[in-house]
Amino acid sequence: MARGVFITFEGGEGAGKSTQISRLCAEFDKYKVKYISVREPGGTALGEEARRLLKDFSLDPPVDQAELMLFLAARAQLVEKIIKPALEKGIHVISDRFSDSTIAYQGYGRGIDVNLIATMNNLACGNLKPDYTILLNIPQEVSLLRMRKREAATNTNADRIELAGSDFHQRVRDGFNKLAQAEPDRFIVVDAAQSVDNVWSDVWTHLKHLV
Ligand code: Z5A
Repeated sequence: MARGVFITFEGGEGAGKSTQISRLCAEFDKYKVKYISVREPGGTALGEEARRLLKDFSLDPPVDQAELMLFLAARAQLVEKIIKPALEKGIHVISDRFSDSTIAYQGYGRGIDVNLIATMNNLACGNLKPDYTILLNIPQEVSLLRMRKREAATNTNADRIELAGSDFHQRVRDGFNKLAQAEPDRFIVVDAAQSVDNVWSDVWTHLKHLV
């Protein structure tokens, strides 16, 4: 049996990952492609608890090293319990964020050594790498606008990481672009400032061979 394909979506906050993942799931459903969709951090009981600890403002905020290790703990659990078993059964896996987010946010954003994070990522992932990574690229001002609009529409507030400041988020964006330049065969960079339909059209162009 052929192994499933592992697809990750990356990008800054509000880039449209969840929106595009929903479109991909709908298309896979249409063609009866077997897949699962997961998000990081999350997808397991341990991962959802780590997510709560990482995002909740009311808690004592983790120091940068603790933040890194919480993301990695959530990933290790998700990879071993959910992602690898699915891929081995020939099921495609779509993940909303994965190891590149840790390099971008905790490495380029927080300033922890990116080579050290790459090694720790390998441990957490059991050396699993995505087959395709869709990087949704938007300028920061577009991202901010979308986030404010969503907060107003859903009556929610920005979380701890979203509020890390514009310099931080610019470093994260630059980090993602460096990662994409270093691995052009894996990364598919899409201009995510376009309309939802146009972004989807670009994403689908690169993934339609999977159905
Ligand atoms: N993080 C980390 O630091 N290290 C790690 O290793 C990992 C993660 C794995 C997870 O938060 C946080 O953890 C994240 C990175 C960090 N923090 N930040 N910042 P999350 O899972 O809650 O949030 P997120 O991953 O950042 O996703 P998001 O904010 O939900 O955004 P999104 O999924 O990319 O976008 P969306 O929900 O599809 O769209 C956002 C809004 O824009 C929404 O109202 C849409 O209707 C709208 N939208 C979407 N596309 C468009 C287009 N094309 N035009 C106009 N409007 C659009």
